[in-house]
Amino acid sequence: MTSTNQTDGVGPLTATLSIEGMHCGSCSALIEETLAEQPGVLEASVDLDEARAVVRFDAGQLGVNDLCGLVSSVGYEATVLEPT
Ligand SMILES: [Cu+2]
Repeated sequence: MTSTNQTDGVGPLTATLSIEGMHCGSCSALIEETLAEQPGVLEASVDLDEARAVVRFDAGQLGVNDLCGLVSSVGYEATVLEPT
């Protein structure tokens, strides 16, 4: 897989989100599933202890705000720590 260096903002990017409201493994699993099912999301990994999600996504299909929106649609609050 080739990685473009933020050329036109299109290509696979990685964002780190801080997530509030998770209290157990099913919370993190739900968020992980919700993100992973979204078209354009290549990989989602949620860390319960760190209260973070690391998401690889196709910037041509969605943006970090969409990722936060998905997390809040299932009842948690997400803040972008590192948009890349
Ligand atoms: Cu829970």
